Order: sequence, then C-alpha cells, then structure tokens
Amino acid sequence: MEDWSFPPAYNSSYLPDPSQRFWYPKRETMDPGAREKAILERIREVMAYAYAKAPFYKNKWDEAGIHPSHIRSLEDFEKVPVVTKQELRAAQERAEPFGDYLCIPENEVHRVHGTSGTTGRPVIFSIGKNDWDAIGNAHARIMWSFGIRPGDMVFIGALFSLYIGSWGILAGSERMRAKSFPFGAGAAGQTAIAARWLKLAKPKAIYNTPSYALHLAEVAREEKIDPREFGIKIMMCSGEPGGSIPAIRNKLEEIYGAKVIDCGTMAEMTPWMSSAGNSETDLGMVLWQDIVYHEVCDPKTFMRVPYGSQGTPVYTHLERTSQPMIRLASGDLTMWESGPAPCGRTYPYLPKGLYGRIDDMFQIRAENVYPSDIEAIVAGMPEYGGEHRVIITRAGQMDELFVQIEASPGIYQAGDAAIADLRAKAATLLQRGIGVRAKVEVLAPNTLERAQHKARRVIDDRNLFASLQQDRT
Ligand code: 8LQ
Repeated sequence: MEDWSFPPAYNSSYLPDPSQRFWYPKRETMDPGAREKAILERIREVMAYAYAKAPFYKNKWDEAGIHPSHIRSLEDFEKVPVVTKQELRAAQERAEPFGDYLCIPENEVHRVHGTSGTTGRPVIFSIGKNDWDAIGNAHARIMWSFGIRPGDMVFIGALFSLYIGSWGILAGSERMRAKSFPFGAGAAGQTAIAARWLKLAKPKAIYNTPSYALHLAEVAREEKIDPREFGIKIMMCSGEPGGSIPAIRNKLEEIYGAKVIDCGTMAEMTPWMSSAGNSETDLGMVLWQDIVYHEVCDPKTFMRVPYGSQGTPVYTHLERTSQPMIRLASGDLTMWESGPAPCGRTYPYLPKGLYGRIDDMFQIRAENVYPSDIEAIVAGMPEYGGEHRVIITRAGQMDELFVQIEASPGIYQAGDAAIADLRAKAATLLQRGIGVRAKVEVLAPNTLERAQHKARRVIDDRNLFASLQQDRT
C-alpha cells in the first residue's frame, strides 16, 4: 500500500500532480479499521526491532513482563509502559552520548540535534540517513495538505541550531521541491532584516512560533512595513499553543492575511509534524496515524481515553530506525475526536490542538488554571497590546493572581479612563473565563520582552515567598 513498510522505503522522486488533494490518497482516506490493522503490524515490527537492538527497550519490557510477540491488538499495546523524558536523559547518562536506545551503529548517525532548553542536562537526538529521508517525505506529505506545492517559496523564520523545528520544515520543503528559504531567527537585529526580506521575496509560506509571528509583525510595523505586504498565504505555527487558540489564530490571520496552520508534537517525535491542521479546516490538528501512532491517554493509567474526552498524547514512531520512540509520554493536554477529520482524511483529530501541559497547570484558591486559558482571554481583547505576564504570588495565606497586560497604543494614549476600563474589563473576563479573581495591571505598549522562540509568560513566585518565610522563622 503506497510504499508503507518498516523500515520505510520511499520513492524519493515521487510527487503527486499539483491538483491532487492528497499525497498518498489511499493511506490518507482508507477505512480506519483497515488502517489500525496495518498500524498494529507496524507496531509489532518496530517493537521487535527495538527489542533486538536497544538494551533500553529490552530491559524496560522484560521488567514489565512484555514481549513484542504479546502485542496482538492495539489494546494489548496500551499495556506497554510509557517512556518518559527523564528515562531518556538517564539512558544518555548511562550510555553517552546517544543513549542505549540508539538502534543503529553510531557511525550511521547522519544528523545530531538536541533539546533547546537552557537548563538541565541536554538530550541528544540522533537521526540516521534513511530516517532523515523518511522525515523529509513525511513532512512534504503533510505540507502538501497545507496547500504548499513544488516551486512555492517557504520562508523558515525560526532558530537554526538545536531546535529541530526549522530543520524539519527544511527537510519537508526540500523533499517537496519547494524553494526553501532557511532564514533563521534569534540573532540581534535579525527580525528587522526578516521583515525587509519578506517584503522583497514574498514567500508563499512561512514557518514560525506564534510568539515570533506576533513579534515579527510589531518589528515590521516599526520598519513601516505592513505584514500584509509580505504576501504570505500560509503560516505554519508550531512549538507552543497559539495556532489553535481562536483569538491568536484570528489575530495572526488578520495581521498577515494568511491562513494559520497549527502543527507539532515533540522534537523526539520527529517527523514532528504528525499532528497538523491543513488548508481545508480550521479545526485544530489531524493525527497522521500511519506516520506516528497517537494515543490520547489518561495521564495516570496511560490507557486510551474515549473519543470526545481529554487526555495526554502518547506517541509511537512507525517510521524511525535510529531512536524510535515507543509510547513516549508528552505531558501535553488535548481532546480528541474520531475521524474522518473535516478535511476528508480518515484520521482522528484534535479539534482544539494541544492546549496546555499537565505541569503548566497551577492552582489558585483550589481552582485549576491553565496559562493558555488566560492567553486566550486577554489576547482576544481588541484593547490588548500584544504581550502579557501571569504572576502567581502569595499574600499572607492567600494565593494571588496578577495579570499584567499591555494596552494597545490607542487605549494607552486615550488616558486614564480608557486604561481603567481595560483593567475592569479584563478582570471581569478573567473571572468569568477561569473562575478566579485576578488583579489586573495595565502596562504601556512594548513594556514586556518579546519571545524570539517559545514564550514564557508565567512567573510563580509562591516558592520564593515560602523560602523567604522560612528564612524568617
Ligand atoms: N508544542 C509544540 N508544538 C505545539 C503546538 N502546535 N501546540 C501546542 N504546544 C506545542 C519542533 C516542533 O515545534 C515540536 C517542538 O516544539 O518540540 P519540542 O521543542 O520538543 O517541544 C515540545 C513541546 O512544545 C510539546 O510537548 C508542547 O508542549 C509544545
């Protein structure tokens, strides 16, 4: 069936006719039951392969009393213990540098990437040549669903270093035979230069984080360029929530006049685009189950939750031979629906994208609050100036929630009454939306730092407060 095997072996010169909706029509529109049968076969192959090649998996599964031959259904597969990021880090400490889950000889590693965080021990991603080709194929296939076609220019406005997002887009864009423009981001002054280049080159598509897209628009305006002059038709967003939050998506679509497409799983899960929106829907992300098998699970038992319910994604590579991830726990939060997805592909989908992380949730006076809920509320206000911060603190015995919001230039210039109105309106909307009273502070436009990559908007200083209390006693 359309070159589906493990290990993958794709025809690198295949390109659909540009008028074709689907890259692999059979695989994308097949009966879900038949697909699940084939996925099970792939899972058994990947597991047998990993069991033979990686002490990491052999030891983990032996300990759990599980052998790849035991997996006779997708329900059996739910009993396979999940892999955590901590385990991967420990495996790399044990077997430096790639960890004992590298399943190819070290000298066959073709690309090395790593976690882009700045704290803690970094984790290395190693990718073989065949895997890199399959990643390009998978991303080209998914970018086809975004409406990108051979010859279109794809501008990559994201970091080109450890962050694999940019490289994954480049691989897909090159496989597609698009015009790749690997511009990058993050260097001093680079955003203003990006604005000038975008105006000049007028790419069909751009890739960025949602935060960076907002920042780029502000910088472009400072350069007296309207982002609509870039002529962008497709904006691919990944890396953080935003592309599926209606307030952010609508704002980006309005600013750029482009269609915003949300995508992204995790760097470890490259081809990381296996959950992605497309040109034919505004509804969150489609799960490309034949590339990476997605399960949305109960965060405690890691058994699948029924369609229509919330849970955490657990991912399994079906096309990776270098560091295949088999039931990697993401820690993200989402809700899934059974297919067919609105675009006609018979995959399940995430109607609201990935909207938070289990560990991002904080409790304020016994209410569970997600930063993305606050973002959706404040960024949806027309008076919003483009940035905000959430500060959780403790005054006496009570948790307090502070939300700092930049006002738009118009509101700020209008003076005290307009600012007071914004403060009151934001407090009311927050109370209604998250069920918690928040103290709102209105700031001048451009007060807060802009993210060049993924934004961090929450400051929880309750621990600081607790340690100060302890020092005093
Ligand atoms: N994360 C990534 N994409 C997201 C999205 N579309 N919506 C909400 N949260 C998202 C290279 C790709 O961007 C994937 C990537 O960012 O990999 P990382 O750096 O390993 O970060 C993964 C985390 O980013 C996910 O677990 C989500 O929390 C977030």
